[in-house]
Amino acid sequence: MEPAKKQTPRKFTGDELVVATHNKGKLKELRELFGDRVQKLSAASDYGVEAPPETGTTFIENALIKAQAVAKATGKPALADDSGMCVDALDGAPGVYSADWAEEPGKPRDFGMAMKKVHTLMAGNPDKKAHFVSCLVLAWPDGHYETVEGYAHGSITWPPRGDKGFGYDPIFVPDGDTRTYGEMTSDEKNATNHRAVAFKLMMAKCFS
Ligand code: ITT
Repeated sequence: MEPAKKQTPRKFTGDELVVATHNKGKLKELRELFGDRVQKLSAASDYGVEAPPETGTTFIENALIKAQAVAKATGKPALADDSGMCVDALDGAPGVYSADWAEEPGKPRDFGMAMKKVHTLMAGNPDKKAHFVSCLVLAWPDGHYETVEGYAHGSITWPPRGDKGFGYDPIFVPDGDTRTYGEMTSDEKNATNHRAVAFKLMMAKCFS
């Protein structure tokens, strides 16, 4: 039998990339990471594309849903991030449901409530280990896509500290530091976080 051929990743060659997110915190981080690497970096909201329902059960499925929806609607390559925080003592929850834990019908997202839920469910468990995951999918309008995944390992602290960043940042202390992501500047968070790790892999795969 012939050995399976290794597929060469498709390179991004266009002059415009649409970031398929409606999360302002992610958009800011991705814009900072990209700098001037692409000629034009737009957002899904610039095209009035609404967020599709995230019906997947894995980060990659949800990132693919978001990237392909925006690539199809805009006719441009689109980059989506599906991410979340996985707590060891909670068997990996909230994981892909990280945003859902901040939601209540008819109300804006409340990450104070979501962080409290993490703390309450951990119920004093001495195992504070957790990690963030970021799955990035770059999708083209013809259906082709490339994926990468990045991780940031650390631990959960209580009470929340810091007002920078977004989401669960105030309760996550990355390994090797004593501060939460909520206490770091965006440059400091971008030096090692899960999205920055995934971003570097995506740069090497599709933008080099
Ligand atoms: P889009 O789908 O529009 O990109 P979203 O907020 O719904 O935005 P996700 O479905 O990927 O994104 O949800 C992941 C949630 O996990 C997100 O809302 C954050 O609260 C949390 N999260 C992801 N990355 C994070 C980070 O770097 N710091 C803090 N929380 C993060």
